[in-house]
Amino acid sequence: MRDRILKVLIENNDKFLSGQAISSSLGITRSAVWKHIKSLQQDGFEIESRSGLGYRLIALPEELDQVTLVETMNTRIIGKNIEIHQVIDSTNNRARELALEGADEGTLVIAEAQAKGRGRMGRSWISPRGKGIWMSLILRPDLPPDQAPRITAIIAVAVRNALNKATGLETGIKWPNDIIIDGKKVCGILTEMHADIDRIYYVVVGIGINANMTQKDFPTEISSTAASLRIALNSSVDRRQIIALVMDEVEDIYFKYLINRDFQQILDQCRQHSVTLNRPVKVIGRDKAFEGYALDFDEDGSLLVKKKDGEITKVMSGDVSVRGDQGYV
Ligand code: BT5
Repeated sequence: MRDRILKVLIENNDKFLSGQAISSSLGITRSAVWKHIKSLQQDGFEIESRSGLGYRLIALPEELDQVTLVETMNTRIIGKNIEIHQVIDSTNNRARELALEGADEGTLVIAEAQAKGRGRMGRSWISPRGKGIWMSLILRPDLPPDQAPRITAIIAVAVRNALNKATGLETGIKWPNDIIIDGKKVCGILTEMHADIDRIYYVVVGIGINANMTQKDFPTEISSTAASLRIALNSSVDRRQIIALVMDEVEDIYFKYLINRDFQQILDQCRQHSVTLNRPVKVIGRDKAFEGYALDFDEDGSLLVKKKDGEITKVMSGDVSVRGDQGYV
């Protein structure tokens, strides 16, 4: 009932709604309405109450909740089912569990904090409470498993576009899975899948966006390479709007791709926004590293690097980090 009252208040936030109108439309007493309004106010919903006029929702709390997030979404499939956690080990783990239980494509898991946020290759992802957008999306693309890196490219383009639209900031893609602002990492993407030899069962795409982190939220190891939207804009951002914009872009680009299968178009966008191409780079693998020049993307999305001896090597996204020769980018 509390959620239904909240929904009514959101839908009518341009005017006052009388307690009587709410109580008769939901079939509860006025004192029950008042009790739920009190509980919403205690949870940080700013609701103005005026005698003779009724109630009006003025502002939402910082904390994310199911009802207001669903109300902010404009998508049909992507992000339609949402599960929100206060603290979780990793949203990718929870999304994997849900995917194995048969959750629909587009299911989204969000956490206010992650105790064991992960990056690639066993690295950790710093995910302090309430400061970022830590979320994982379940996709079920009808693709062979060797094309899974395409999903990372699609999501990178989608998140880049969304962050650019949300903030107006110049955002770039550092191949294969980082979104960059001012030469620093504002978002990382972690794609994990369950597949057999010729078919993907599901892909979990983990997206970590440093939304409202301040400089002191970054531990020293990453304080010179990490960025946040808040630091770049000098003001905090609305995480709901950003999540909704990311979902819009994913829905648009991902489904278009599944229909037209035009990966060149995705690669062109990656090229256009790449901060990796046409630069000297260091390719750091699990047990060896080499230097070269980032030439282009190959048709499958891998990176073509010209080594110092002139040989051109194809670098696959799963198991390497690429750094600029002078530092992170
Ligand atoms: C990534 O890995 O960039 C993928 C990050 C994915 C995070 C999301 S959050 C929701 C979902 N649930 C998860 O458990 N994970 C996903 P990689 O390219 O391996 O980069 C990891 C490296 O980025 C670390 O070794 C640090 O150097 C750096 N790093 C860690 N936390 C960071 C942060 N909040 N901002 C910027 N850089 C960070």
